[in-house]
Amino acid sequence: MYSQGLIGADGRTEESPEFLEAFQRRIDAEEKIEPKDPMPAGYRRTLVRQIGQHAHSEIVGMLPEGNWITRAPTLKRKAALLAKVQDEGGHGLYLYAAAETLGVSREEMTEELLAGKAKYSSIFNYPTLSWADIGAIGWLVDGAAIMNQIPLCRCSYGPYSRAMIRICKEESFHQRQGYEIMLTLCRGTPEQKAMAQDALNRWWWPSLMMFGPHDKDSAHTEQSMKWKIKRFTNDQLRQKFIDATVPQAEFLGLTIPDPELRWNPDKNDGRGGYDHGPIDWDEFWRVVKGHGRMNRDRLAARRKAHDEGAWVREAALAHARKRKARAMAAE
Ligand code: BYC
Repeated sequence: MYSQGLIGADGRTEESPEFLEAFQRRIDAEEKIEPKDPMPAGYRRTLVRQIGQHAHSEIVGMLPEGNWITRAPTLKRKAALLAKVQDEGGHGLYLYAAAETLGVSREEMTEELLAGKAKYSSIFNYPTLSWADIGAIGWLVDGAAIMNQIPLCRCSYGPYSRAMIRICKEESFHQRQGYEIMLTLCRGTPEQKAMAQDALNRWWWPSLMMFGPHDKDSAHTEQSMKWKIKRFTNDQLRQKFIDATVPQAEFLGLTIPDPELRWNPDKNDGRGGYDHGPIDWDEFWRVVKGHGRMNRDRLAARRKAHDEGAWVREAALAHARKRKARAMAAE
């Protein structure tokens, strides 16, 4: 994937044992790695993979919520949802720009996505069936995203870590607007509360899957932790998310759809935490491999938007070319 772009104009990769050792020393000393620095090919490849998947997730993530902009229950809700979806588009752009510093172009990444070859988060292949889903997505999906992304603000690669600082500020607002929708529904009529419970029932398990496979099955975690791209493992972050979210569900008066969920005082080195039931990894891999309920629709919607936006890209390029020609003529 992205083979021709892996070593960009500035990007140097080195593999000698002396270099790898020196590189690891820089990582261990918490130095940031910057685009023009030499780096191991695997470090560059891991970042392009992760940042690319992350960027695609933000862009595809606009679709399930975009579906409800025209049906938001009030003008205030509509304005907030519109702003949230726009934020996600912006996050995608920061992330494509961060990946470009590693020598892979946004066009290349977009082609991979549209061809169905690139991954994006499993969570966005589930349908949004009611307004309560917009609350549940903000609360749970953005909540999971924050848990995963705050540590990425300390990622060893400078451009990714800086992009994440801006993204996390906006994500925390998204989480709060989602929780506030849930709170309003839970304090409303019995029908509204039932809608909120139904949304929690459908989004709980897919939200836990967002953190990726269990550590023992995670192909990349060990190396990514060593390079300080990831600061916590998938299971550690999932556990933090569960422990933070269960009391929030209790406050709403909702029931987490897991009969095996139980407080375990011995967990987390004696600080306590929740044990949970088994995650359906068959479902996870089915969705990741393109067979979720909405995979086909999501890609079709992206392809349509890309085709319909062709004239904008062409006009922008023509304008840029004209400006360049004028500037050269003036020299
Ligand atoms: N969905 O070795 P592992 C958002 C793949 S945006 C699909 O643990 P890693 C938001 C993984 O890619 C949410 N695929 O991998 C946006 C790998 O496949 P490849 C996205 C998944 O990278 C709008 C394989 O499984 N957030 O929150 O060490 C609105 C083995 O996994 C998933 C990010 O992208 C999944 N859930 O850890 C609201 C954050 N999980 O590449 C919200 C940045 C795993 O070998 N990314 N896979 O073919 C990360 O932190 C890490 O990449 C992950 C996975 C924790 C996701």
